[in-house]
Amino acid sequence: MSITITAFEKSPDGGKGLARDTRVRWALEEAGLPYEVRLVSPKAMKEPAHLRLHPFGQIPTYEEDGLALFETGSIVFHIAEHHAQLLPRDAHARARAITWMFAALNSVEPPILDLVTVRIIEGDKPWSKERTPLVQERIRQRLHQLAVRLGDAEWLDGAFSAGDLLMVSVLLRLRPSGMLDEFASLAAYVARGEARPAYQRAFAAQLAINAA
Ligand code: GTB
Repeated sequence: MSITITAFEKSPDGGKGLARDTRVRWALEEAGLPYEVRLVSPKAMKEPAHLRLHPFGQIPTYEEDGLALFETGSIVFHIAEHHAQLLPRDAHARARAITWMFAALNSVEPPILDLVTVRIIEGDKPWSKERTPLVQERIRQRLHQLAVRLGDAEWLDGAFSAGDLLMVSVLLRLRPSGMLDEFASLAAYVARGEARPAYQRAFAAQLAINAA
């Protein structure tokens, strides 16, 4: 099986691992699957060849023996479906792990992305400063709820799963804001994710490209 993913030619974060190819690299590393990376420029991302792979002209994409996927949720799910390391075999535990994948992408990531939007994309608007605390408050509410559910457990539902992989990836995006550190148990949860050898390999691989 030959796997190729796409990533930014130069990530805007300079290699902090915040671009979404990192979560796909992490899943591939957890599954022990070798992969190639095709780097794409901002211009190439909007050209027909890339748009055939990704209708919205974004990274990452995933190609494997005639199959082409986009959307990190779908890509991580595809990888996890074939590798016991990322989804439990027990049907109920598997369904709960998949639920956490959706929760990460549908309930936790959107408010976090709102903060990036209001601070960076809309940072020059006159209402941006007024809106920021509202967005922050929505994030705090979600993080509080998540921290309550996590309690003092190591992972969200038993063993580490693709649900944790996506949740940690989503929470990492908050680190530059300092808000993650307001929730000690979540900061420790994210640190446990980052300490996994598979994450370390994924991080190093994207850094090698972006720090060059
Ligand atoms: N829902 C899609 C998925 O999960 O796959 C979202 C994909 C996406 O947003 N891709 C971004 C992209 O291609 C890169 S990851 N953007 C270019 C474009 O839309 O033209 C988002 C990202 C970008 C930069 C940083 N950073 O610098 O910190 C972090 C995350």
